[in-house]
Amino acid sequence: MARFWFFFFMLWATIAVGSCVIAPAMGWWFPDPGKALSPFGTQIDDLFHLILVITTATFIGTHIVLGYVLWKFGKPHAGKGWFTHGSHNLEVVWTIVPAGVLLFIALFQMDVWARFRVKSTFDREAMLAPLAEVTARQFEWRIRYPNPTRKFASQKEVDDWLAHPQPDDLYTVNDLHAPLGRPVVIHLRSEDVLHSFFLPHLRVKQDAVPGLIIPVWFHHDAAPGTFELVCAELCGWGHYKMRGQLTAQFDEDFEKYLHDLAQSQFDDGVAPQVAEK
Ligand SMILES: [Cu+2]
Repeated sequence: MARFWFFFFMLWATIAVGSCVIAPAMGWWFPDPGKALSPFGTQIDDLFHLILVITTATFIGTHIVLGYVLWKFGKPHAGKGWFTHGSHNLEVVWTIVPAGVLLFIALFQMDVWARFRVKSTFDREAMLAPLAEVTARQFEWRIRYPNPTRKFASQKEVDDWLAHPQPDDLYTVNDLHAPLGRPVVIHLRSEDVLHSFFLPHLRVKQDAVPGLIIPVWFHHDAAPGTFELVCAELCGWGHYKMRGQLTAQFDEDFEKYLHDLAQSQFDDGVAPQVAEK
């Protein structure tokens, strides 16, 4: 029993570290470990791994100290207790070191942050050709594409389109399509509560906030395919149902998709008239 607390604390730490070690092989990890489907996603992975290394080293280091103390002083009748009011030097060290680490992370990630969040750094061409407006609501993603024939000459025209839905817009639910190989921009909004637009394969995550229209860009440059689009913010009883998909496809397939969507949406059910001679 004398070593109970030593074994108790070390057991959980070992299970925690062991779980992390086997996580990638068990699939408890990012989708496609090490291969985000976009250049930006790779940068996010690098940041994540850096932070994981720092926290793992800290976790293991503090547990070695904890284990040492429990082992050495955890036995009964180890002598008289020793009371202290603390060590000024130690407190200075364990305040400055974490502050330094946090400051380093804050500065180190600033470029990636700016690239993802600061609107002026977004690809201008993509901003002037918005892919879609995506509206989150309990419990689905409503997607509105501008008609492919619509061209925007300025940001003001894009803003007007966002403010005023047009009769020739195209609509889908939970099914976002995007062309491959170049940055695209969607405009995210929410109709009711906070949601979070999450494309795990691309490492793109952005809250949808009622009252705001938030541009979000992503750049899928891997092979075409269908990927998860999920809500990453607990938004009500049906949160689990907010599961959509992103279909990334070549330009011509994407154009065909929009064309077919327009055809089915504007089909009035009347057979086309054959011109009489
Ligand atoms: Cu949601």
